[in-house]
Amino acid sequence: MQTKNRTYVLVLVISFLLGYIDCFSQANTEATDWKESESEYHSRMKEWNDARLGMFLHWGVYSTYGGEYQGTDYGKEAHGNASAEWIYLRANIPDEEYRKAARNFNPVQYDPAEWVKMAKDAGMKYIVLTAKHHDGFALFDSKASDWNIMDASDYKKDLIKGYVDECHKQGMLVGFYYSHNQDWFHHASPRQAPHPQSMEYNEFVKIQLKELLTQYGKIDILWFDTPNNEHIEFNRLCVSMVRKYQPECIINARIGSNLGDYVGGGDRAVVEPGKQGYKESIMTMRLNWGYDRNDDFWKSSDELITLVSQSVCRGSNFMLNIGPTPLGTFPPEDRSRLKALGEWMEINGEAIYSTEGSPFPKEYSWGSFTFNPETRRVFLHLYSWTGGNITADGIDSRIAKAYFLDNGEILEYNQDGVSNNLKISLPVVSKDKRLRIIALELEGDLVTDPVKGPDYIPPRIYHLNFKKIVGTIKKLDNCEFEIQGNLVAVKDGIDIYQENETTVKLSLNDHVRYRVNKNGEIIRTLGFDLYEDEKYAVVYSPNPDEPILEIITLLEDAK
Ligand code: FHN
Repeated sequence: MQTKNRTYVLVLVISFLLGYIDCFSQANTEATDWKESESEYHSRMKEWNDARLGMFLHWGVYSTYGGEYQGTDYGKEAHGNASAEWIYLRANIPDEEYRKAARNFNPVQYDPAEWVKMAKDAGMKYIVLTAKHHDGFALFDSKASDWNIMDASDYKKDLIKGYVDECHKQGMLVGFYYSHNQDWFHHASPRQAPHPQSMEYNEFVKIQLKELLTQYGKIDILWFDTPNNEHIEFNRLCVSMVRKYQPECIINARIGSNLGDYVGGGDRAVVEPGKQGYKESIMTMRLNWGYDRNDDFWKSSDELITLVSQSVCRGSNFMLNIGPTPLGTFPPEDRSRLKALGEWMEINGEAIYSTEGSPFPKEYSWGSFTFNPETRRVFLHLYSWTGGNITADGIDSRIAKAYFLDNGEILEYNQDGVSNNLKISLPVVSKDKRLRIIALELEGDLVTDPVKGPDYIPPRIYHLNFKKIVGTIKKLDNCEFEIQGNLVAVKDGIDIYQENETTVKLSLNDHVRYRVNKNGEIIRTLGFDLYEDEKYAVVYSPNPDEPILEIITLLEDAK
């Protein structure tokens, strides 16, 4: 019996090794001779970079659930920063049931011409649609498996084809989101089992990427997600497929292993100011990426416009997400926000498209600026402006004219002869105006002085400010702990959502501030011991990469 077992293990090990070696050689056989010079790279990036504003679309079988399964809302914190498109995994939906949902995914109202037009009217110049998200379901006609719109759904029409055709027709750059590293439905890495880099999965991905890159004409963007940086060969394989079939196509940073064409911020965040290079920030209109019928946490149109402006001032493209309904329509709240954005872009687009961001690592208290090198105009974006005159230290060019972009009103300005320090007098402006931009016509090129540049350090731009959980520590292991209780997410002083009896895993770090109750007086300390089964309030960043901000003991007296 023992010998048999050993033989079996040996066979497994050998076949695993063969598969492993083979999958690497497979990867290498895809390598192309693709090379490009520095200037070819910049010209390949130009149209996408000039576009500045794009639309992200998360759509698939998950949309049929609207974020809810058996009465539980899976579109919020309780399930680890989950979002509605994670429902198959988070709610642990049985495969057969999910297959039924796919069968019923029948988007009869899907009208790609209307989708593309809405994006265009909003001032967007590119779109990225989830051709395959983590649940592995292909919205396109794929021969790689039957888990796709043609075979697994009653709809039986390729959803990608109409989308690409319309983008081409309406002059929109076209992109595919493709979850390369996570595929919960593929039996080689079911659910969230670690991706084995098996030859079989590599083959599957190769077939699908080839389909996406050869069946639909020109594809401008391949947007990969949740990479494993250590799967270098696999990531290279994906890149080589793109280079082989669509050499002009742009690849995002989330391919992993530093193989992307540009860098991106995290989810729902605007990139930090000052860094050079091609960048993209991505944002949801509400909490979720995928359609969630319980998610009412819509950002206002003004907030979204501000995010566009902030992003572009930081030299970054901005991609705004929509989660279409299972029937294939955009929810009315998305539509109204797109409309407002379109109206604003119509007037202020000159300050957005084809511009460069401010070179400064800090910003002004009133906002920041973009620059168009061709028209030699600087655009001051007043996104934090609350009234009064402004100064724009560090912009040293001589100014020929200053005016509001929305109504052409000429503005008085003053530059002192020596340092050119720029001061602009601004009229009192009614509060109902959307974000305003001042155009400056320069006499020559843009000249900036990093020493004199702005000194305001803006807070990190994320869709929430912080989360706070008030509850009991359930598990405590060194620096890691789990706390169970009631959670609120806060944005600009407002509780934007709350959840009761939720569990959150957190870990301590050097930056935590502590507050204790000493005989009724709250004092700050450098630290104190935490205890299981005792109550605390923990304030922490919604960004998983950022530390806990503060722990407050709720005991009458600190131990
Ligand atoms: O897990 C996904 C998530 O569902 C969504 O697609 C976002 C969009 O950037 N990307 C992943 C998480 O980073």
